[in-house]
Amino acid sequence: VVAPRGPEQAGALARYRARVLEAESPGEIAREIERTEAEPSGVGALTRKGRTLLIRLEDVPLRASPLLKQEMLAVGADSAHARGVLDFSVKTTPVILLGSPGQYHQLFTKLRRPPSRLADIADAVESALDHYLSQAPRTIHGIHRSLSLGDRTRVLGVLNLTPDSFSDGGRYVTPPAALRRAREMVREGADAIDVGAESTRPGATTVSVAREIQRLEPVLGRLHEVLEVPISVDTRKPEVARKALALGADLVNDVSGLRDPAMRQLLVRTGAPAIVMHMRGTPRTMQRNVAYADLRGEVYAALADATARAIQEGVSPDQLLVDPGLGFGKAPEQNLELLHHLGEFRSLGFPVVVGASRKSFLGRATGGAPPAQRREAGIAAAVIAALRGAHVIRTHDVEATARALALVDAVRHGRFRDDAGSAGAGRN
Ligand code: HH2
Repeated sequence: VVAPRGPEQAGALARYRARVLEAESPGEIAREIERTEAEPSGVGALTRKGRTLLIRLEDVPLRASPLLKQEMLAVGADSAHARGVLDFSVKTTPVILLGSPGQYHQLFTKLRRPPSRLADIADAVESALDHYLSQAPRTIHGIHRSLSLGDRTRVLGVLNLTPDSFSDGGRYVTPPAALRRAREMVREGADAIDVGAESTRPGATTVSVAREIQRLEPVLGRLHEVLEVPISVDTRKPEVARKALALGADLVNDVSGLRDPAMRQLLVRTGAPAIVMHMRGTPRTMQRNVAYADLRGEVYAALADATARAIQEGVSPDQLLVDPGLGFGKAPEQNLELLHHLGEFRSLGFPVVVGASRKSFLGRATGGAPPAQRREAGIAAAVIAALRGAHVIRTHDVEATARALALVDAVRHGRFRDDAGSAGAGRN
């Protein structure tokens, strides 16, 4: 609904210069409030009221839902739940809480007061909220080299040592060609290199452990010697990962999301970090069933389960990253949805990795472009992901992506990379 636009309204708007502010992060909200010359002691409380955040919970017990609503209303916020809650026709319900960070903090205090029957809900909501809002930099400690995250969006350059990868199969199968390309990607701005020796394109058949190691062996040791950036090994097989880490890889990129218990044990034993990606089934079968009742909810739940299981078994939570797995058991539209809502995955509390580069949904969005003509759409996807708070972008097109992300990061942080000392200077 657009308000009537007569001379009086236009005059009133001009008189007060009313405008909706674009202030999303707590830092931006605080800055806007400070610019009114508000009482400094009140800036914190006002900042916490600055933005309504919707937080979704699944499977909330029937008896808890009205209590939650009552407590939310009592702090001036609100919640939504299934209508079946009112006539007791459901046992559990999804709940969406709608409140500002300040209201959530009041809610936590109330929920934790004895007899504190909803304390676990307070814990769940508080974790998701803290993770989502956190901008704290962190470091992933690879076996040999580390990757610092959070100050700017990192680029993970793809190096496929495969004859059959969907976009670059056969180009880097000889060790000299692979080394040349890896060094080139680092010069182009790659912060880490992801080396794969088995294609995971839809329908691809599995490569044996021996074959995968045979492809990696002549390359990994040399890469470790000549590169100064961390190396990840893109494999689902614990035996391959073990060998790769011994040869010089720093972290594991597991598209099967640590499904194999031996992979989790390897991480516990070696302390290696891992990217936990979501995929349904295997590359051979994953496109057969792309029906989800709730796509984002299911991908989120699977990543929450996979990381929780790994942590329970002894993997350090500081060494995990998550990836919703664009193109892995998803229809084209579903990839759009995951990309558009990518920031939600930050609520899990792990750095978010995403790989859209050259994938078929980019072709679909650009009138059927083949992989070689999907670069611009891939860069647009990387920009969208970075604006949604992704920490690492996996791409074949390193140079163009790194350049685009340099601008995104400069806009997000309000400063250029080369004037690190003057945070915030030069705004307006
Ligand atoms: N995509 C591919 C492979 N590995 N790993 C993560 N974490 N995220 C991804 O999106 C991802 C991945 C598929 O791309 P590519 O390596 O180019 O193709 P292929 O599997 O055919 O080698």
